[in-house]
Amino acid sequence: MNCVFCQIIEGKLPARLVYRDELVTVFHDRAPITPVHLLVVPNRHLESLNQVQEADRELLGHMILTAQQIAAQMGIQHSGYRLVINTGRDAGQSVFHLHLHLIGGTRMAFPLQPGEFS
Ligand code: DGP
Repeated sequence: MNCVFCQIIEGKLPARLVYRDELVTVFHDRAPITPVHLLVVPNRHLESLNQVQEADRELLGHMILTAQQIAAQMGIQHSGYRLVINTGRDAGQSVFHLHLHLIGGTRMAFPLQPGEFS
């Protein structure tokens, strides 16, 4: 499959991996928007949140708990962090393999300004 994240997960493309288990792989985003910017990616190919089904409850919970643990490992659990799942065109999804952005290490505005993260 011609999916960059599948290729990273399969070890065919290089990435700065920080964690891996039977369900997810975590690596640094290649174009970080904050000092800490990691991607929590399911090992199984799912195009986006729209493809997630009831049977994926455990996977989604695991993605979030993994992000929580990695945030602690990165030392940003108390300063704060944000989890983002871009879904579809209007959200700016550019890689169609479900992923959760873990961003932090700086103060982040909210609500977002139009175009702020693009
Ligand atoms: P999104 O816009 O939510 O689909 O975010 C996709 C992110 O993936 C974007 O922040 C850049 C990152 N990315 C794209 N290709 C690669 C890659 O080959 N390696 C890594 N490490 N990150 C990538």
